Amino acid sequence: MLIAGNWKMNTDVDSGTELAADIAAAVKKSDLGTVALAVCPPYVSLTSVREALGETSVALGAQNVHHEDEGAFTGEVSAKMLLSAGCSHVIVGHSERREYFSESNQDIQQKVAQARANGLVPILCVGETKAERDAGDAKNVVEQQLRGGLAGVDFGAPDDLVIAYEPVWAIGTGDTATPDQANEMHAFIRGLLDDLYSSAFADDVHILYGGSMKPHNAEELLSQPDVDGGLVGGASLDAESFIAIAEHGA
Ligand code: G2H
Repeated sequence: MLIAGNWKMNTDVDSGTELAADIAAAVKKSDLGTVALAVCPPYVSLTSVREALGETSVALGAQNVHHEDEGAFTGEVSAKMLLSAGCSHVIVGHSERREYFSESNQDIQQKVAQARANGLVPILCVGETKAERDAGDAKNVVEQQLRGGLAGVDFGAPDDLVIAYEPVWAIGTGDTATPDQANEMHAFIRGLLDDLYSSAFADDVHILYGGSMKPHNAEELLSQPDVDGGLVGGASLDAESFIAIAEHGA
């Protein structure tokens, strides 16, 4: 079970560091069993959040990465920079990047490959819009995003990859996929991973649900057999609710 917080473009250096310190303190007090945690703050806070997380096992992730090693790409951040800031994970292909920054499956594949080549674990996000679901196209869209994003990239172990299923209609809206809807898509994704890699790999890859996961609905979602955790946006901006979600996974 993995619960990852996607802070998006929220917090500043001071408030982000404080949030990380609150999460670190809460982790020490709770019994999360085998639940692993990660937080993905904005770039500017990565190093101070890493420091505030201290000796806890909470992993650090970024929200994006450039696909080239280095060079004249003003405003971009490389995989090596993320590693040097203490990151082990990076979110790739979030629907907000696809929508607002026109990232294609091909762009996303390059980022997945670059993360993998540098030893960062990509958290590859996939998910359909409401119109696509209403048209009966949800699985087709998710399949294209998954196959496109992973094309030609191999992974040594299941822990080298995380998939997040985030139905776009559930993101930040308060509308959550029903546990059945989530589980059905997760099982479908697992089948695709079996086809792309192997059944042993597919069985053990973490497939997270994302989209308005909150303390009040986490238990039901996380108890689904194919839901291995959550990518949490809004509710990860408060240490208490983030840890409460994680406790539901324990
Ligand atoms: C989906 C999720 C985090 P929220 O984007 O990636 O955000 O929990 O606010 O819907």
